[in-house]
Amino acid sequence: MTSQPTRQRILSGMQPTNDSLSIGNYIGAMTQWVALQENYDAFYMVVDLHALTVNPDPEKLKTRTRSTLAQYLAGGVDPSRSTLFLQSHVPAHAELAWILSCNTGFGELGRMTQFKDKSAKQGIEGASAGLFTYPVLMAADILLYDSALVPVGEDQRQHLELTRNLAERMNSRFGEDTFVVPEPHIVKAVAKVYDLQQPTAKMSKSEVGKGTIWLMDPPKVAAKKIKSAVTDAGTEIRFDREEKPGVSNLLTMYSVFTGQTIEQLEQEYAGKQYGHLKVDLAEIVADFLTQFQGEVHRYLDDPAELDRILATGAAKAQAVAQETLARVYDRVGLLAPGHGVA
Ligand code: ATP
Ligand code: LTN
Repeated sequence: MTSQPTRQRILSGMQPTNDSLSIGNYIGAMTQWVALQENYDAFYMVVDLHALTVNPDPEKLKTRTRSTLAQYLAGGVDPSRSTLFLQSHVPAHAELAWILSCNTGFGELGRMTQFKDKSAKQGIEGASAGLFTYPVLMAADILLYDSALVPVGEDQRQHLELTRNLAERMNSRFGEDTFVVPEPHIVKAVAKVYDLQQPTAKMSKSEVGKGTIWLMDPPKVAAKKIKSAVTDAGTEIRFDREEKPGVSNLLTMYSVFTGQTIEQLEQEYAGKQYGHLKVDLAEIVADFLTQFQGEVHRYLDDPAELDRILATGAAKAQAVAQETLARVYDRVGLLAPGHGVA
């Protein structure tokens, strides 16, 4: 019998903080997840514990968690290739987060730009301790699975760097093979989709604005948003992040949905107006959303199937996570249950 070469592990997750994922989540993260599941041992989760950091309504959190899972499936994450699960179904995430938090500096967490931004928006007094320690839970997510690669958008780079620092710190203190030090997988061309109304700011999931396209937007609404996207001075359709952020953002989306390169698109639209580009892209995105939402509803209409997928995923994730947790508990000096009992 020939032995299968072991595939490298990858892991990623998104928060169920909205009924719909954004087209930024799709382009920046999900397209990578789908591509990577072919050649990696992929673990993808809905990070419901992370969503608690902003105190969601309990019923909304439940519906959003299911809907996020259905959107993963509709986007092409395949449960026969990838392990799909909910973070809260594997208790080891919260358990490892505690161990890691005891090895993380207060100052280190205070320097995280996502925390600074989010806590500034709601006022530092209103920010939860969970929002502050969010990156530690994220590090636990990654390190539990010995993940080699973590596919995310650009905004997660700093969190990944903290995860790497923690892994290295723990390895030098408790043994070099305590954790695998993960690498970020951030594909420059698609790692940051910008807001359509403010094309120098990230298209955000939690900031509701006219400039976000939701995967669950009625296709006509999405088309309208694209047609009224802010474009730039001049008329030339050319990719230039500095001079033409609006047009560059539209070209990125166009390229992802059609598979055409930016150069091909620049040639195709040479001499044409911004309006032509917008009308065509609006139709492409509307068609994609129609098909995508059909799939989402098919999954949401079959809750038993979603539950089966989650149960299978949780069992696989649990087995891997438990082994890592036991190793780490031992390394840091916690006694195994029953230790020393005859
Ligand atoms: P929020 O805006 O509330 O912080 P978010 O969508 O950034 O939400 P997540 O659900 O945790 O938060 O993000 C999931 C994934 O989508 C991450 O890998 C993130 O980097 C990526 N992502 C989010 N927004 C964009 C964007 N505008 N462009 C590219 N990737 C993005
Ligand atoms: N913080 C991430 C979501 C996230 C994540 C993870 C991503 C939580 N745990 C583990 C990759 C790996 C975000 O995108 N906002």
